[in-house]
Amino acid sequence: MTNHTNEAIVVIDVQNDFCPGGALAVDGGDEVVPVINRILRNYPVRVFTQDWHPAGHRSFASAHLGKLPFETVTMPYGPQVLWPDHCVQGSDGAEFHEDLQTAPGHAFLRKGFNAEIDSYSAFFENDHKTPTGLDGYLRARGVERITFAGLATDFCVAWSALDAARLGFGVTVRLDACRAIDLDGSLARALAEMEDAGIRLVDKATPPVPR
Ligand code: VGL
Ligand code: ZN
Repeated sequence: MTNHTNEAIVVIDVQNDFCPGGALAVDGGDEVVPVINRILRNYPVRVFTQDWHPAGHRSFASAHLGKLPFETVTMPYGPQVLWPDHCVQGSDGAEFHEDLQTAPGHAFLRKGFNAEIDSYSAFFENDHKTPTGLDGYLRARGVERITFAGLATDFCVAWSALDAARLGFGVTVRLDACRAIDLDGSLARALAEMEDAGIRLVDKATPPVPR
């Protein structure tokens, strides 16, 4: 299935703050770890991302007077959900889950380090313009297809997968290796958008399509 030299796995934000007990815990977030550990080596190119915010980041509700987490505000680049403080650079919450096997990883990409702009996608900040450099890295390594796993399905995974599809990669999302925040129907919307974009959504119940 994945014995292709042009296939990458991009593991999104499997960090303590997105796992149970973390600042922005995703239900069952830690359950993705054994699945990712099991499939990682099937992919010849392996990338891990980390959400990596400076203290006081503008995506934090605490940086907006009178705003609470999960409210939405308008930023210069569009609507922005406000989050609890999370994945602050150098904090324990920003570390990878301790059971995640990162040693086989090739490239580690940090995003969201610009204090004024959030970056859900691993390819572009939320202005949809400022590149992270991941596109160039993957192309330079000859990657044509990308499988995504990690957290959270409806935010960083979906935004990354949608950008990858727009950039011309063949895209698969392993839903059994992802968990969602699901804020006001965000999961259903993200799944529909990904399907419309031609992204292959697979989980344990769905055998891979032969190619
Ligand atoms: C994420 C919200 C805020 C994610 C990151 O990794 O999906 N979600 N920052
Ligand atoms: Zn974040």
